[in-house]
Amino acid sequence: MGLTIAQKIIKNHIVEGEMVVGTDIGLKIDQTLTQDATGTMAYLEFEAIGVPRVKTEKSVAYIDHNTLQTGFENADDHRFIQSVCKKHGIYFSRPGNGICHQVHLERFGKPGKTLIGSDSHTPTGGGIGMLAIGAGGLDVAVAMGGGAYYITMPKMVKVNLTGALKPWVSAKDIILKVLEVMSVKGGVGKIVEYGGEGIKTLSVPERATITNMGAELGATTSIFPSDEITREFLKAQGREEDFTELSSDADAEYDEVIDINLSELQPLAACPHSPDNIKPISELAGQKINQVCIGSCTNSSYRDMMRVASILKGKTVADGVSLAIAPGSKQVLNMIALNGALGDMIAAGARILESACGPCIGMGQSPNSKGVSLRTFNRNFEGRSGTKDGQIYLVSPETAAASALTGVFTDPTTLGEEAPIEMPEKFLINDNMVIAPAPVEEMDSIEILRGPNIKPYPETSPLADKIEASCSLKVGDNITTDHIMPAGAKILPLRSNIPKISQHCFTVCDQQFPERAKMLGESIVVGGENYGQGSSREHAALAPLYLGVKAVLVKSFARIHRANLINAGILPLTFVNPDDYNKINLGDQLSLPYVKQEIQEGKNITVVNRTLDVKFEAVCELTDRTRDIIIAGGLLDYTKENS
Ligand code: MIC
Ligand code: SF4
Repeated sequence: MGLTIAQKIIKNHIVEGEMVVGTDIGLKIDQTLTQDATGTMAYLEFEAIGVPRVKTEKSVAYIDHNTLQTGFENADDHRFIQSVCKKHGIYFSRPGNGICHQVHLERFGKPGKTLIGSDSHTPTGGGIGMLAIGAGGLDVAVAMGGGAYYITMPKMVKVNLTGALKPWVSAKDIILKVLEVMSVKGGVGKIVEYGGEGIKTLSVPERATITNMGAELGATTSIFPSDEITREFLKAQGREEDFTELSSDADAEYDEVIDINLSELQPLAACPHSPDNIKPISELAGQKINQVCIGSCTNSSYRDMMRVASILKGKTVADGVSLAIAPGSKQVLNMIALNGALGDMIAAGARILESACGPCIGMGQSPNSKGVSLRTFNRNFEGRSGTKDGQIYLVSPETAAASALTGVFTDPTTLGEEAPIEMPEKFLINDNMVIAPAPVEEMDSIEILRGPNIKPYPETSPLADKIEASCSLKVGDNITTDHIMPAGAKILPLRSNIPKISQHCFTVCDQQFPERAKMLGESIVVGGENYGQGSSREHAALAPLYLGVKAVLVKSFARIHRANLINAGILPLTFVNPDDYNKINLGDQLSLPYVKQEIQEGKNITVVNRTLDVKFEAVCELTDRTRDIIIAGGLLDYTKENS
């Protein structure tokens, strides 16, 4: 039987297990990336593992999230990461060099290689045919130390693209269409591969927009073939030698096929508060807007910026609208500065931001109360913008720019003729903001620079024979990591201080949660479907760990968050009968009387609700390896025990 693109890369990298759907496989990892909001913790974990120098082909640390420096904390974290990089063999991308995924695509990604990153949008690399997967910081730390990365062998989905996009319809509209078809949990346990004649009409940045936002499907990753278009892109980046061709076999088998005719697509928006709440722009046309933000790892490429500049040229942003633009990398910003496009944006009244995540992670530019904000980003979860009642719509750069000029939702297909945007034959290459690590002989002399906000990994303990704990929180379906561990300018600087950041844990859902959990000592959180969707932040597991959460009992989990819970030594449990969700109330006394023995023997877990006097069962699906991790009290303890 022929292989899909992802199966070919997996076959070349598998070090444990077999390519059987649903079973665990270990992969050799060629490249890693971290960003600063997850990076400080990942490097503390790497230090705790005790490997002196990374064993990957290339590891890069980016500073792009916590760039608003309103106190010493973020700058201290940047300095810490820079010193760790120098000592341990990691390339350091300085603040100002750009958003990790955009820069990695431009300068480091290679078709056919494996990449894991401590950020859920790492699949951006699938745009050049990498198997690029988002992971928790501890998984990245282990991979840097030469350890394998474990995933459940996913099913394969093919998205077959035919036809070609009409003028003003964009790659963003393709992924919004896929989200409409598959939903935010439709990709769980799957890899999404793009193919069909239509892909030949899409440049690498357009493909990367699609694989980037595949994260919102809950998919393990998304990938495009590596073809002539990939070669052209790498050549223009001065690295044609990194090219290898990669395609699926003609007789490759897919578990699911989705057909999309690009010629039939129209501009779309993901409406508040979920990336799969899709409506055509034509239906929203004419409604008033307050803010437009253009950028983020989804839509901040040279192509996107040139398109936006061409729409804004010679016009003025509507009064009542604030337009913010953050080009994705120093390369992009520098190129548009030199060719005049930046001047067109500035002249139109755009507020130019540094090349970083910025408003996407709530680092500034929160909209006004009830403000309608059109963003070219990938997530519109409630409160993520920093304004609790903000109304965030996810749109293409074309829709965003057109609407910024009119002050109302505007369908860009009404703009008249579309001028073509040519991909440059040669990008501007200047890697002076990437600092290489010190040579091996100098490593020992490098001092690690720590700030007072940098606190160690929380205490863990091996799995006890039984758990007696109360329900400290009960939440519903589709709880995101932004609910569990909110971000934003005030909270993000605490990413390297778990005791402090845990005071904000779940406060979006329940202000009293941190206090209550602490008071209870040990507790259990109860939730619905798709619990933990969204980001890779392991803080959404480490803060509950610090607050004494021993188990999370839900109807179903999102992939990265479930892995992060196991890594933190917190039991991820699912109801055998989802209706048992109704048999627990906030504050009930719960007991898992035989938990350790049941875990050891691979049995269902007995759950007793002592308050209501009922008993039911939960499942804790574990492999041999994850069982040992849970029993050891988490991946850090397990790795130390086994090295
Ligand atoms: C996000 O988009 O939510 C983030 C911020 O990039 C996160 C990582 C983090 O929380 O640090 C992600 O997507 O993994
Ligand atoms: Fe940064 Fe936003 Fe991309 Fe996350 S989704 S990496 S916050 S730009």
